[in-house]
Amino acid sequence: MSSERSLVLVKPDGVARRLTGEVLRRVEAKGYTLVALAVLTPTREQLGAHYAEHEGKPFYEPLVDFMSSGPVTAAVIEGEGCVRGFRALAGATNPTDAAPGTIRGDLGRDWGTAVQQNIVHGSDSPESAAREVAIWFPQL
Ligand code: IDP
Ligand code: MG
Repeated sequence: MSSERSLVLVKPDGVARRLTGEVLRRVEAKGYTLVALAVLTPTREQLGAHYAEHEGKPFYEPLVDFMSSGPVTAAVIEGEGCVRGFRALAGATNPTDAAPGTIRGDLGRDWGTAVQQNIVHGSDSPESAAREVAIWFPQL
Protein backbone atom coordinates (compact mmCIF):
# COMPACT_ATOMS: atom_id res chain seq x y z
CA MET A 1 0.00 0.00 0.00
CA SER A 2 1.59 3.24 -1.14
CA SER A 3 0.68 6.58 0.28
CA GLU A 4 2.96 8.65 -1.95
CA ARG A 5 1.38 12.01 -2.52
CA SER A 6 2.01 14.94 -4.84
CA LEU A 7 0.81 18.53 -4.91
CA VAL A 8 -0.75 19.47 -8.23
CA LEU A 9 -1.77 22.99 -9.18
CA VAL A 10 -3.82 24.02 -12.20
CA LYS A 11 -2.27 27.46 -12.65
CA PRO A 12 -4.30 30.64 -13.37
CA ASP A 13 -3.89 30.15 -17.14
CA GLY A 14 -5.30 26.65 -16.90
CA VAL A 15 -8.24 27.69 -14.73
CA ALA A 16 -9.01 30.69 -16.98
CA ARG A 17 -8.96 28.40 -20.01
CA ARG A 18 -11.38 25.98 -18.28
CA LEU A 19 -8.79 23.19 -18.26
CA THR A 20 -9.19 22.08 -14.62
CA GLY A 21 -11.48 19.23 -15.64
CA GLU A 22 -9.11 18.13 -18.41
CA VAL A 23 -6.14 18.05 -16.01
CA LEU A 24 -8.07 16.16 -13.32
CA ARG A 25 -9.43 13.79 -15.97
CA ARG A 26 -5.87 12.85 -16.94
CA VAL A 27 -4.87 12.39 -13.29
CA GLU A 28 -7.82 10.10 -12.66
CA ALA A 29 -7.48 8.25 -15.97
CA LYS A 30 -3.86 7.50 -15.04
CA GLY A 31 -5.22 5.86 -11.90
CA TYR A 32 -4.24 8.31 -9.18
CA THR A 33 -6.60 9.18 -6.36
CA LEU A 34 -7.76 12.70 -5.56
CA VAL A 35 -7.22 13.26 -1.85
CA ALA A 36 -7.98 16.99 -1.57
CA LEU A 37 -9.20 19.70 -3.92
CA ALA A 38 -9.60 23.47 -3.60
CA VAL A 39 -10.05 26.55 -5.78
CA LEU A 40 -8.37 29.67 -4.41
CA THR A 41 -6.38 32.76 -5.39
CA PRO A 42 -3.02 32.33 -3.65
CA THR A 43 -1.39 35.16 -1.70
CA ARG A 44 2.10 36.39 -2.57
CA GLU A 45 3.22 35.14 0.87
CA GLN A 46 1.95 31.63 0.12
CA LEU A 47 3.67 31.71 -3.27
CA GLY A 48 6.90 32.95 -1.68
CA ALA A 49 6.92 29.80 0.46
CA HIS A 50 5.91 27.54 -2.41
CA TYR A 51 8.53 28.91 -4.83
CA ALA A 52 11.28 29.69 -2.28
CA GLU A 53 13.86 27.76 -4.36
CA HIS A 54 13.36 30.24 -7.25
CA GLU A 55 13.75 33.48 -5.26
CA GLY A 56 16.25 35.77 -6.99
CA LYS A 57 15.87 34.21 -10.44
CA PRO A 58 14.88 36.54 -13.32
CA PHE A 59 11.47 34.92 -13.70
CA TYR A 60 10.66 34.93 -9.96
CA GLU A 61 8.68 38.20 -9.74
CA PRO A 62 6.76 37.52 -12.99
CA LEU A 63 6.07 34.03 -11.64
CA VAL A 64 4.59 35.35 -8.39
CA ASP A 65 2.63 38.03 -10.31
CA PHE A 66 1.23 35.40 -12.65
CA MET A 67 0.41 32.83 -9.96
CA SER A 68 -1.41 35.41 -7.83
CA SER A 69 -3.34 36.85 -10.80
CA GLY A 70 -6.40 34.66 -10.38
CA PRO A 71 -7.77 31.43 -9.03
CA VAL A 72 -5.81 28.19 -9.14
CA THR A 73 -7.09 24.68 -8.55
CA ALA A 74 -4.97 22.91 -5.95
CA ALA A 75 -5.07 19.14 -5.56
CA VAL A 76 -3.35 16.48 -3.55
CA ILE A 77 -3.09 13.25 -5.47
CA GLU A 78 -2.04 9.83 -4.22
CA GLY A 79 -0.63 6.64 -5.70
CA GLU A 80 2.58 4.65 -6.05
CA GLY A 81 5.12 6.79 -7.94
CA CYS A 82 2.66 9.65 -8.42
CA VAL A 83 5.31 12.38 -7.99
CA ARG A 84 7.29 11.18 -11.00
CA GLY A 85 4.14 10.00 -12.72
CA PHE A 86 2.44 13.38 -12.63
CA ARG A 87 5.64 15.09 -13.84
CA ALA A 88 5.51 12.71 -16.81
CA LEU A 89 1.86 13.59 -17.44
CA ALA A 90 2.73 17.32 -17.22
CA GLY A 91 5.68 17.25 -19.63
CA ALA A 92 8.64 19.59 -19.94
CA THR A 93 8.57 22.98 -18.22
CA ASN A 94 8.76 24.90 -21.51
CA PRO A 95 5.46 24.22 -23.30
CA THR A 96 7.09 24.71 -26.69
CA ASP A 97 9.37 21.75 -25.96
CA ALA A 98 6.86 19.59 -24.07
CA ALA A 99 6.05 16.39 -25.92
CA PRO A 100 2.67 15.90 -27.54
CA GLY A 101 0.58 13.65 -25.30
CA THR A 102 1.56 15.61 -22.20
CA ILE A 103 -0.59 18.30 -20.57
CA ARG A 104 1.87 21.07 -21.44
CA GLY A 105 2.58 19.62 -24.87
CA ASP A 106 -1.07 19.19 -25.85
CA LEU A 107 -2.55 22.26 -24.20
CA GLY A 108 0.26 24.78 -23.68
CA ARG A 109 2.24 27.17 -25.84
CA ASP A 110 4.57 30.17 -25.56
CA TRP A 111 2.52 33.37 -25.26
CA GLY A 112 5.58 35.64 -25.24
CA THR A 113 5.26 36.39 -21.51
CA ALA A 114 8.16 36.88 -19.07
CA VAL A 115 7.17 33.71 -17.24
CA GLN A 116 6.21 30.47 -18.96
CA GLN A 117 2.48 29.89 -18.62
CA ASN A 118 2.43 26.12 -18.58
CA ILE A 119 -0.94 25.17 -17.07
CA VAL A 120 0.20 22.95 -14.21
CA HIS A 121 2.58 22.55 -11.30
CA GLY A 122 3.62 19.19 -9.90
CA SER A 123 5.93 18.49 -6.96
CA ASP A 124 9.42 17.40 -8.06
CA SER A 125 10.17 14.93 -5.23
CA PRO A 126 8.35 13.26 -2.34
CA GLU A 127 10.15 15.69 0.01
CA SER A 128 8.94 18.70 -2.01
CA ALA A 129 5.46 17.19 -2.04
CA ALA A 130 5.35 16.96 1.76
CA ARG A 131 6.53 20.57 2.05
CA GLU A 132 4.07 21.83 -0.56
CA VAL A 133 1.06 19.89 0.73
CA ALA A 134 1.62 21.54 4.12
CA ILE A 135 1.54 24.98 2.43
CA TRP A 136 -1.63 24.42 0.41
CA PHE A 137 -3.54 22.03 2.68
CA PRO A 138 -2.36 22.65 6.26
CA GLN A 139 -5.33 20.64 7.52
CA LEU A 140 -4.00 17.40 5.97
P1 IDP B 1 8.52 23.05 -13.12
O1 IDP B 1 7.20 23.77 -12.94
O2 IDP B 1 8.54 22.26 -14.39
O3 IDP B 1 8.93 22.28 -11.91
P2 IDP B 1 10.49 25.05 -12.28
O4 IDP B 1 11.89 25.06 -12.77
O5 IDP B 1 10.23 24.59 -10.89
O6 IDP B 1 9.62 24.20 -13.34
O7 IDP B 1 9.93 26.54 -12.46
C1 IDP B 1 8.73 26.93 -11.86
C2 IDP B 1 7.92 27.66 -12.89
O8 IDP B 1 8.57 28.88 -13.26
C3 IDP B 1 7.73 26.93 -14.21
O9 IDP B 1 6.65 26.00 -14.20
C4 IDP B 1 7.48 28.06 -15.17
O10 IDP B 1 6.13 28.54 -15.06
C5 IDP B 1 8.41 29.13 -14.64
N1 IDP B 1 9.75 29.08 -15.27
C6 IDP B 1 10.75 28.21 -15.02
N2 IDP B 1 11.84 28.47 -15.73
C7 IDP B 1 11.55 29.56 -16.48
C8 IDP B 1 12.30 30.32 -17.44
O11 IDP B 1 13.46 30.05 -17.73
N3 IDP B 1 11.65 31.36 -18.02
C9 IDP B 1 10.36 31.71 -17.72
N4 IDP B 1 9.63 31.02 -16.80
C10 IDP B 1 10.22 29.95 -16.19
MG1 MG C 1 9.33 22.98 -9.98
